[in-house]
Parts: sequence; C-alpha cells; structure tokens
Amino acid sequence: MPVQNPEQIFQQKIEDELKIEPKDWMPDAYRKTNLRQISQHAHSEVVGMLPEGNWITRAPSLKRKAILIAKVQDEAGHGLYLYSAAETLGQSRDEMIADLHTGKAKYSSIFNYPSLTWADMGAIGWLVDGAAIINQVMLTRTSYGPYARAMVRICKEESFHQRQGFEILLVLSQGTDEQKAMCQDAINRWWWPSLMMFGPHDSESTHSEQSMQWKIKRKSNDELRQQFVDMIAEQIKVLGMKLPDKDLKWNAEKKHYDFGKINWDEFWNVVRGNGPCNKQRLDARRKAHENGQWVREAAIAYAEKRNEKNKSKVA
Ligand code: FAQ
Repeated sequence: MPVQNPEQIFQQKIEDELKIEPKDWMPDAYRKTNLRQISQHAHSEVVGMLPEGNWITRAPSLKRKAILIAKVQDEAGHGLYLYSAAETLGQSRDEMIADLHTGKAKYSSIFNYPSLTWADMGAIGWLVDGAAIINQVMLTRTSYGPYARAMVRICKEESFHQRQGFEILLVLSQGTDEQKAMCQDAINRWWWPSLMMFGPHDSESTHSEQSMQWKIKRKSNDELRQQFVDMIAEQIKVLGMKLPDKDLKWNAEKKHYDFGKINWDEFWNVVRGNGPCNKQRLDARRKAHENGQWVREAAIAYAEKRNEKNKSKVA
C-alpha cells in the first residue's frame, strides 16, 4: 500500500466515516471552521440562558420554577461541554469569551428577541429547542470527534426541553380566553425568528459547501429548516393554534409543507448587532463575567494552595 501523506490520511478518514480527533493532522481551514462553529454554538447556549432566566422569578408555580431552573442550568452545561470541545482545537476559553464580549464572535440570532410573557417559556422550549434539536441531531454525526460526542449528550437534554415547552403551551391552549391569546401571541412572535436559526438560504450560505464536504454539516440549512416546518406544522394541530404564515400549505407532490418568505433583512440586521435585545444580552454577559471575577480568582488561589500542600506531603 502506498504511504499516505497527512492530508490523504485526513481525507480517507472523512470518507470512511471515522472521526477526526484533536491530535490528528487536519487542514487549517477545517480547524478554523470547527472552532468558529463550536465556539459560536457554545456562546449561543450561554447567551440563550438569558431570555428564560428572565422568567425564573416569575414562574407561575413552584413546580414550573424548578423545571425552568433545571432547563436553564442544562444550557449552561451545554455551553461548558462545547467550550471544552472547542478548546481541543487550540483556543482557550478565555479567548473565546473575550471574542464574544467584544462582539467579534457571533451567537444565534434567536436570543436577541425579548421574552415578554410566561407563554414565551413554552414557545422557546417548543420552537427554539425544537429547531436546535433538528440541527443538533445532525451534528451527532459531525466529523470532529469531541463535537459529535458533546452533541449526543446535549440532544438527550434538549428533547426534555422541547417537551416541557410544548406542555406549557398545551396547558395554556386549554385555559381561559386570555391564556389562549397569550399562547397564540407567543407562537406568532417566535415562529419566524425560529426559522432564521437555521441560517441563510443554501445559496447564500458561505460555509455550507466546504462544511458538507468535510462532513461537519450533514444536511443543508434549507433541508433542516424544511424538516422543522414539517414537524411543527403537524404538532401545532394538537395545540389548536395557528402558525402566522398564510402561505403554509401541505404540498402533496413534494410531500412537504410549503411556507412563506423569510424576512432576511430582519435576520441580517439582528446578526449585525441591531436586533431588539443584542445590546442588552451582551451587557448582561459582560456584567456576569465581571461579577464572577472574584470566584475565578478564589478558585485559582484554592487550587494553588492545594498543590502546595500536596507537594509538601510528597516531600
Ligand atoms: N445566527 O455559511 P452559513 C440552542 C452566520 S443552540 C447568527 O450558513 P454555517 C440551544 C454564520 O455564523 C442554537 N449568525 O454558516 C438553546 C456565518 O457567519 P460567520 C445555536 C448566523 O456555520 C435553546 C454566516 O451567517 N446552534 O438554541 C446564523 O455553515 C434554547 C453565514 O452562514 C448552533 O450554533 C444565526 N441563526 O451554518 C439554548 C448549532 N445562521 O461565522 C437556550 C451549530 C448563520 O462566517 C435556549 N451551528 N449565521 O461570520 C450550525 O449548525 C451552523 O453554524 C449554522 C450556520 C447552521 C447555525
């Protein structure tokens, strides 16, 4: 068998569906695009705690409060797995967080919308986590090993998140007229931004072609978006609510739902930092980081003290 150079070994692994691991040789652009995507994903999980965190003190019962706290804590955990996966590519978590705080790194557009009522907790769980799962199930098969393994665990937790969101809406949808209206209003506001989570149309997606070749992405933005529309268009029937799209219609020939045009100007405006809550979200993250400085310093001082103690024991 001819001797293969590192690039050929890398390509062969991709073709054979073997995972690329941190110490393997990889093209610089493969490292860079994974680092970009995984760190943005980590930032999204952490910034994503804010819209729901906003309702923890106002949850309507002790049980709802306990569930919401658990869900928001799960998102923090997802952020930690993902920062760890991204660190294996050679950038420190401190650097990634600094990039988020200076606005250099992106995070998902969806978290720049406000959570105005309790029904938003249902709509976020059902629609936002629902969209996240569809994207992330695909990513359990991504070619970079640490990312794929993090996704397996995250997906298990996301499916609980989606069900708790749906159940919040189900209760509201069977409640008073005011509760039903609140449920419909939350669906109206979160529907289109949820569709935008999948990213621009394939024709506008700068990274898709290369990411599909390297099996970082296994399905395109439009394919995943369609899968999401098909799923939600059926589930909404159980709620007896409507999706805010007059063009939503089953297409028997394509065996998919047709749906209306997405407002891409709105999407790019939010991505560029001008959405309803971009400033508020980044300010909150920066403030949390500053307020946590003493905890990080105390943890380092404690670790150093313990090391000293262990050293003197050995000596
Ligand atoms: N928002 O060429 P593409 C969650 C950017 S986790 C902002 O198509 P790609 C859990 C993109 O970065 C949600 N920017 O890019 C939860 C690129 O700009 P760049 C997050 C976006 O990477 C639930 C440019 O547009 N999930 O929700 C967005 O191939 C509830 C061109 O786009 C992930 O991050 C967007 N929506 O495909 C937490 C999943 N879309 O970087 C709390 C992993 C695109 O060149 C509560 N990520 N852009 O400056 C992915 O699968 C991919 O990165 C895509 C985008 C599919 C998001």
